[in-house]
Amino acid sequence: MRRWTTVVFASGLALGAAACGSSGRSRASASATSSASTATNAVPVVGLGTVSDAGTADETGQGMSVTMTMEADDSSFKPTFVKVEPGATVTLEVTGEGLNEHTFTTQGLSPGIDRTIDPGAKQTVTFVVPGTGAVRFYCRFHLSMGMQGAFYTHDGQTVIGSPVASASASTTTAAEPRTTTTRSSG
Ligand SMILES: [Cu+2]
Repeated sequence: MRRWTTVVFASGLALGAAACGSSGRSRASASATSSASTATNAVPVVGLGTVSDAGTADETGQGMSVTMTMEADDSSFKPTFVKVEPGATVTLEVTGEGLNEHTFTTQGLSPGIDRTIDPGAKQTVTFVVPGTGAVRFYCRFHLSMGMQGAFYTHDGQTVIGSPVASASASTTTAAEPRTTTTRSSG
C-alpha cells in the first residue's frame, strides 16, 4: 500500500514540472482557436427557421452507435446540432438545466418522440438517424424562441417530415369560411 502512494505522488510531481515548463507556448495556440470560432453563424441544416444555436457536436467518431448527453437550457438545446453517420442509432440523455419545463419532440420520426423534461430531470431516448434527411427536434413550449436543433449526416441537409401543427399562427385566414362554393346537386 505504502509503495503505491509513493509512486503516484512522484509521477504527479513530474507532470507538474512539465506543465510549468511549457506554459509559455500554450498561450499562442489558445488565442489562435478563439479567433477562428467567431467566423461562422450559418447553421448546417435547412428547413428550421429561427434557431437558438448553442453549438455543433460531431459524433461521427462513434460510428453507428452513438451515446451522448444534451442540455435542455432555457431557450436552447446544447449541443444544438449533432453530426452522426447515416443510419446511426442514437441514445441520448437530455437533462433539464434551466428553470423552465421543456420538451424534446422530434419531427419526421416514426414513432415520434415527445418527452417532457422537468428542471433537473433527465430523459433518455433512442432513435435512428436516417441518411435521407436531418432529424429535427424542438421544444413545443419554446419553438418560437428558436429552441430547436437537428441530428444530421452532412452539411446543407434538409429536415425530414413536416412540422407538427403548433400553436395557432397559420389557422386564422379570414377568407376561408366565406368562400362557400355552391355545389351543383346532380
Ligand atoms: Cu422549452
